[in-house]
Amino acid sequence: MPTTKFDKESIKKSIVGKVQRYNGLTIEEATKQQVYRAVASTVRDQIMQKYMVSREERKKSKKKRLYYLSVEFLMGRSMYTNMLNLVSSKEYTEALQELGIDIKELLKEEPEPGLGNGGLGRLAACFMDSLSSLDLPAMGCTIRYEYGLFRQKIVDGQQVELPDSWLDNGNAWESAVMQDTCEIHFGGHVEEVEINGQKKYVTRDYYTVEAVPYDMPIVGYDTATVNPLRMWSARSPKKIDLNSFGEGRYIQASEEIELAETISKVLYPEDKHYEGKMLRLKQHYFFVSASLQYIIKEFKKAFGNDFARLPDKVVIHINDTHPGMAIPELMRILMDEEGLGWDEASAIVQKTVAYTNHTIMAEALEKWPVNMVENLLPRCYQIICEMNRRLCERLWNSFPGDWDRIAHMALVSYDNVHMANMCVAMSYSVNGVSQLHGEILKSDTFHDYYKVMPEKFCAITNGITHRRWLMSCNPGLTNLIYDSIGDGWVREPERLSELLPFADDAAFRDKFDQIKHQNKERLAALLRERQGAIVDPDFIFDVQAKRLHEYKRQMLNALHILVLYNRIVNDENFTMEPRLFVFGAKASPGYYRAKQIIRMICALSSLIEKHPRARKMLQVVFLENYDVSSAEVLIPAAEVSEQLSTASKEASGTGNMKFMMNGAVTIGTMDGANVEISEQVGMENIYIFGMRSDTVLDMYREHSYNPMSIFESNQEIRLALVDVVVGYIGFQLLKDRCGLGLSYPALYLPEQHFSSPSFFSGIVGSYG
Ligand code: 26V
Repeated sequence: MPTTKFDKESIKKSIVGKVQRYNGLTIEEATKQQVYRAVASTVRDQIMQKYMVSREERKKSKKKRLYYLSVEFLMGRSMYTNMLNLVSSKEYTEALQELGIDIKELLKEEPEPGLGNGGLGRLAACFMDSLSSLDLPAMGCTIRYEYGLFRQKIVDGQQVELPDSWLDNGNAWESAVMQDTCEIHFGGHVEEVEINGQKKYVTRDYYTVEAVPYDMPIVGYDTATVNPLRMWSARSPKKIDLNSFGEGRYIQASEEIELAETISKVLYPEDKHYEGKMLRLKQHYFFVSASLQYIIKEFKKAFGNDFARLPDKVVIHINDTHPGMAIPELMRILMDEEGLGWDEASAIVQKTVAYTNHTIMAEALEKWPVNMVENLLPRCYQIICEMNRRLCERLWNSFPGDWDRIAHMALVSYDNVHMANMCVAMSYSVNGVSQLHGEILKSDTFHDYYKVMPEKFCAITNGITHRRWLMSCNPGLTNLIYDSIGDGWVREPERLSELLPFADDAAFRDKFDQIKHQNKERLAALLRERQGAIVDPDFIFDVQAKRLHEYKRQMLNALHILVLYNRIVNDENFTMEPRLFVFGAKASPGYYRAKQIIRMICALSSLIEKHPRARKMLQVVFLENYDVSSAEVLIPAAEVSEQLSTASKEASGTGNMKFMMNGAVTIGTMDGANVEISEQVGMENIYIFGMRSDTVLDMYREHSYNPMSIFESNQEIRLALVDVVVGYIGFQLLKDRCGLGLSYPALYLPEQHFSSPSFFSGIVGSYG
């Protein structure tokens, strides 16, 4: 195969040539978007060259391949990551400079694919980068949502959601793989038939949606491996029928097409409570079935019908329970389409599927109403019932007579299909995402399963790619590390520990401070450009950036700020190190309390802003539309990282790692991977506070939590809470709600009227 060189001169030639051929323009005449397309296309040419070799190599070597099934992949922008991983960032930077193109501006032209809510999706993206960089053959499988997670605006101190149509200008990195298009069947009914004396199950009267794959290449850092991220897009098999025009059936025909295509229209925002929506179930089955059909097709090309070898050649990883329908679907394919018997198929499935759990929140554990599964996926439902029957038989032997326990562990019970139970019962591995989370899965969430199948349980603490979260987002610090310890850490990140001797090196610390200051200036510029917020880079930058959830306790952070504010206001001699608190968080549109917390933070921000003395020491900014790209500016600028979840609730956290990697000090609870971080850095380098996980879990069991005693015994907390309910913040919120015309709402009276706990409990009682 002829190979093209990608040195500086060829890169320049390629970019100029593409702008000329695609747009008939010179670089000077072209728009930023047109130049972006030409540069992306050049990078893509370089990737494709590797991609072909990598694919051939994989086919030849017949190595085991991982299929990582996930409803979310929060990739972030790809252009710089690709240049970096091709080890060509220097060539591209220089080429662009010589063409008079500002690379920083160019990178902003790329729309961010926001195909995820938060940690779970970003973890999947980091894993894709790492798999390629470790030369491990893998394919990510997901849905090509036309609309990613909403874009967030803050209007009058409240969150407003706007659609994220990231595909408007096309996606420069993907290519459709039409030859792998397949059919997905929904609905219908199952018939038992006899073919050549053998009982068979066939589904009739189903309707079909086509799944069209789009592949995005994921390049490894200086490796030969390029793994695809496969995104399935839904398409109706019906084409516009011109005859229907004349017969007045056009509207109906196009509605049917629309309906099929809604499957890949939009990503579901994760809500407070898990909601069993039909469209969601369709989405899950759609991408799982398409992926499995492809997996089996590929396997057969390499190994024929020797399905016993499937577990040696394929791992199907289920990222949380969402892709769990892969279990009955693989059974269905192996039995109904490939002719295997139940025992054989079931043994293969249980050796091929691995499951990772990402939350212990009971309200997040996915379940589907039985009639929904039965109507939409009748054959899968039959298989689930049979798996359930066999499982309960086995459980009966372990727990004879213990119906409650068996019902709790069953795949089908109380009119619901329980996805987490199915994943645990049918996978060979049940993974927790930190040591603590793994322990809680065994002692609590899946305790009964742990007693019967202890060998399955494991815990591999999450990780992040230092390529994006250090090298790409913090070039200043990266260069300082190169200058100090060389580049061994790039391939072996654990060698970052070689920096330890520099902890007391004055020159190193000075340089580190300078870099941090530059990063703070970069964030200040972003805040100014994006939302007109003016911040002082000489303040301490204290950041809490993560999805908005009660368990993550943004509210606790806000209350602490209110306490600081009260200290300033109530004592004119009080001083503190000036501190900027930045919040970055999206609240799920249906999660009322989370949205109220955003309002509270914004109200707090304007309250402080109005107080001339407080303003000199304290500032709060709510960063709009927190996403991967803004995280890449925010995290390197942080000096304090807030990791405040109620112990036991944050399965791992990965933001905690990103902040640490960029030299922020953590204030946090002993939760998730904060525990591992504290072990790595030593307790003297992390500020741990609050209850431990086992205390929290005991309190839940014993119903012994009594917040009123804290309220009664702590004057500062009492004042802050009263402020929220009726004082400054309550006033601010009421003003927002009632319109600016309101001058003195009925509820607002000066603070001293409300300082007694009995009054507070009266208020809480009447609202609670
Ligand atoms: C979902 C829901 C939905 C309904 C009710 C409450 C609730 C609570 C949490 C979730 C999160 C679902 C899965 C998830 O994103 N988990 C995150 O996974 C990260 C990667 O393993 C991990 O670092 C985070 O701690 C974990 O929250």
